[in-house]
Amino acid sequence: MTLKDECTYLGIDLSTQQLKGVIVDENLQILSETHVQFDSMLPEFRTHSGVVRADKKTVTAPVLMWVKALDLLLDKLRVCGADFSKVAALSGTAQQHGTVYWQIGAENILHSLDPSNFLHSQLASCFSISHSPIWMDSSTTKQCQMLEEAVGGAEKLAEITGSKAYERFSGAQIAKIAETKPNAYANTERISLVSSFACSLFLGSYAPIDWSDASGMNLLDIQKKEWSQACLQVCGSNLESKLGEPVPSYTDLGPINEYYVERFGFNPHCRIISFTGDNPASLAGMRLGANDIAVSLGTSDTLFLWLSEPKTLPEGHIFVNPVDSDAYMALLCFKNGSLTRERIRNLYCSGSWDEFNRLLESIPRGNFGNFGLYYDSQEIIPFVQGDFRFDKAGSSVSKFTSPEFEVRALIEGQFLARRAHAEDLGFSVGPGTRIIATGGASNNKTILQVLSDCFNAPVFILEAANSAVLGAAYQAKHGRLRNNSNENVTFSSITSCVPVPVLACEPYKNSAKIYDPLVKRYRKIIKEIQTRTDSRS
Ligand code: 5FX
Repeated sequence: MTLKDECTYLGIDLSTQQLKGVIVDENLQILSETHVQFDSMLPEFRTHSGVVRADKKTVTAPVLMWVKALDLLLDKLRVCGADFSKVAALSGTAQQHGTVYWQIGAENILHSLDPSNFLHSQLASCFSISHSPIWMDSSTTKQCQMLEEAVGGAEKLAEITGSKAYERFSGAQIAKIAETKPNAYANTERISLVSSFACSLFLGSYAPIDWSDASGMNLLDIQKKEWSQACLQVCGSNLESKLGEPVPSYTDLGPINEYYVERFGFNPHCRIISFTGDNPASLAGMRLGANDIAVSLGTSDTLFLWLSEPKTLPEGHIFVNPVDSDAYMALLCFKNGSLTRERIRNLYCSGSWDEFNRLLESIPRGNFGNFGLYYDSQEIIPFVQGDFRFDKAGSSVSKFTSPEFEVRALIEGQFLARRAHAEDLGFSVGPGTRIIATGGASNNKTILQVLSDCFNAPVFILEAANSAVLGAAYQAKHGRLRNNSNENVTFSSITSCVPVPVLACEPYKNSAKIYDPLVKRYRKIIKEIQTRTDSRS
């Protein structure tokens, strides 16, 4: 059977708490979707929110749980009515930074999977490390220092790899394994990222790591798009051969393995397009353009930007762009997002969002000069923790005089910070700028209005949630056509059929007048807080 009309595309997302799958048609409309929740559907692995915590800093996930989840997901998709014989290409995405260690000989097993058996029973002895370190791990401070020293400091590392050393990044994680489990490291023939590991399962051989996800390792020279020898050397012996050669994110890697043809009825012509990290895939799923800024309002708040040139950032990350390898993307992650919003809601609004919104709307923009910054947990950007409140005169106060000031101070403080750090990346509002809001809090129009005012730009929302898994499905089509067509295929031409984001709110006319000075105020206050914290430590 050949794949002509009516072909479909499959996107897979191996995220922290679940494995998702979505099938889209030629017009990128969703046909079927389902997921496997790790904690509840695979309780034998005893994870909490998909992870195992050995101590406060050491966080892993069982590799076989992910494999078993794939067995389940494909069965569940079939039960939903998915016709795998129509899938022309598949691609995927996964939580970033996590690493998977394939034992010597594992690729032979991948090559000869038996369709009458589950994947997880055949791959049971394939991993030299049974629990993969994941992005929530922060146990590698020592290895981070080593990595920065080896290349001449944090700034130099950021210049080469797009980020200074971060504990969760794969280079430091690999270095820790090489140091603390030398036998397991020596018995490892391939190290995958979670994304390229999932891709390998479909390919039946080791899938290369893609440039975008590789940018989250502190190992890739993001300008040359090759491994940095200086970084590789400090992280483990023979590391280059264990990692394989990285490739562009939309590379067509070959046909699906026979196992899936026999067991699930996939078409033997179905192509496997390189998998990537969840943040790059979200950029693809949102169809972010050069004039846009994506603001994801979730457990943590994340900002993405399209960049045409790489930059060296004091904080935050630069990745190779997943849909155009000549471009880049910036990612800023703020830990104190929805959880902090929920704390203030619980404290001042008896847990009610309606009440929260009512209070937020009851005070004019600018909050009568009251200004607050709230960091429940250690913030990443900037590196501060605690609540900070200032009155109109600039004096530090322990509480505001009424709840509505707290609510408005929280939301204005959060969004002014997002804007200031986006501006540090070179972002500025111009004609055609769109803020694309996603994540749980993007359902709250009152909060979005403050976002729009603080940035002085219109805010748009996406119809479909789950931008990462959709991004993977779009990338499947992009990769297939880009690699197999004589025409000039671009990601934006492929995805032009996707509904455009919907306008949610526009800034009030005098927003710039109110908030431009407040961005300056934020910068001044944060500098003071940091100086105070530094002098105490
Ligand atoms: C980004 O750098 C992160 O660590 C997270 O967003 C993970 O990718 C979540 F999966």
